[in-house]
Amino acid sequence: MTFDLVVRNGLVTTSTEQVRCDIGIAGGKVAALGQGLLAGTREIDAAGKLVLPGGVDSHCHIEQMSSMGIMNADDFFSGSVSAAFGGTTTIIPFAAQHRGQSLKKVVQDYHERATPKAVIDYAFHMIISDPSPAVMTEELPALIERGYKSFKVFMTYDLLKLDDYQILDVLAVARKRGALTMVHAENHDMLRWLADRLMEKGHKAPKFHAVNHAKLAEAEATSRVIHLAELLDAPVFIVHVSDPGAMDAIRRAQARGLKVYAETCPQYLLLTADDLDREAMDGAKFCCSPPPRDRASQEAMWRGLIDGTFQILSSDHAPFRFDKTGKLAHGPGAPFKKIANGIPGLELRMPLFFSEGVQKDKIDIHRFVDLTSTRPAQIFGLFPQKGTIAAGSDADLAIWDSSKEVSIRWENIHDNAGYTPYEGQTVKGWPVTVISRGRVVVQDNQLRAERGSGRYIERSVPDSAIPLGRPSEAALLARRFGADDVI
Ligand code: DUC
Ligand code: ZN
Ligand code: ZN
Repeated sequence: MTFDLVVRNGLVTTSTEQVRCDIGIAGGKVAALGQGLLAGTREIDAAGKLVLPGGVDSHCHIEQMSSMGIMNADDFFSGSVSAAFGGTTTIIPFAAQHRGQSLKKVVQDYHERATPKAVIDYAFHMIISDPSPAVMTEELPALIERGYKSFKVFMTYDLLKLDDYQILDVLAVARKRGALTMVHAENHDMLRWLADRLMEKGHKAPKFHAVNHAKLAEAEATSRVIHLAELLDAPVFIVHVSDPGAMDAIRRAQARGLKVYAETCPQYLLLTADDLDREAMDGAKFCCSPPPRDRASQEAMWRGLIDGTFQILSSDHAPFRFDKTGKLAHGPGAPFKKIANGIPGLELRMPLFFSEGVQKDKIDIHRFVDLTSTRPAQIFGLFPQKGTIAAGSDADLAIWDSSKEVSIRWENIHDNAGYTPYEGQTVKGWPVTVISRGRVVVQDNQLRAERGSGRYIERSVPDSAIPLGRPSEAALLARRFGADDVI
């Protein structure tokens, strides 16, 4: 067999195995794994390096308009380039519906944005903010059939929020058609009530964003949506968990056999609410929802990653520039309510987690691969094409130099946010060569891929990825009394 590329002598590591061997790549796929493979047209020496599956970042926002009308700092070029430099080879951003929009048209628009620009592969989740009859009975079922098998709903934000009735409608469609509902879980009225009081009393600085988004609001909404999902026996995925109370609710539900999945993000492991308490408006750079919490919450999130409560570590990259096009769109002294929510993180997701988790012996290397690549690929229907290194899989590889120390400076990061929350920190371990479908995308700190060379990946969520739960007591009673056409 002849290979287009052979990656030689690396320590090839998946979520379950580690072996020193060569990887032979042909036609963009892994064609052979073994020692002493025949020469390829091109060769990369990975001796002394770790060869991991390219990362899959299943939660990021790119070229998306916020509900307040503020555009993300990254388009599909800068966002995908930044991801690649951080060892990620597949992204799943959102195609975000705003009220009144056709979901079908929204998905088409996002394809038009991504196709000419992305340098790595991608799929899309949808955001549903307007579950009109046309969306729920026609557009959504048709899109699920075409492979858009995951969508996010919000329990808060005036212009995005669905009420419990609407969430039940969405969960019912997801249940019937084998799709997965992702949920931003915060209690809207708790947030609204606190925000009104804070504003009334003149507490407007960015740090009050952390007071506004109380942990209890996250815990309450998480428990509530788990109950909604249990009623219908629908799988549910809780995004960006930051609060130990929310995490406990998820863990208890999992222990009862419910199909509840969850993720956390680096900002909830490494930042705290005190980061919002900075000079002038600088705290705005750290405003995301939920906000960073406290040390005890950070430790709880680490425990959740270690014990399996969380299946995924995503970035929730939601970049806004620190100027009038982004964070400060409502003026240089805008109240916290008017500051766009989100922080950048696509590029640093894996280097930060590797450095803080693997190097400090909190996270085993196999678990690192599982949380950052394999499980997101499995849960969102991309596995085994993505998320592993195996014969037949796409040749998506990140070659890591685990001894390389990098001092983080935004000027060396490839996103377009204009700042990084991790400025000045040092990480140990960096993906020095990144390969997507056998194409070298990053090498010697240079971008090697063409604009638009990334591909949309069609996906299916195999039944095995979402183990069956069990009917709720309400469903059993409905069936016993002959109302099994309801639940
Ligand atoms: N939710 C996200 O997932 N990202 C940014 C802001 C938000 O509320
Ligand atoms: Zn969210
Ligand atoms: Zn997000």
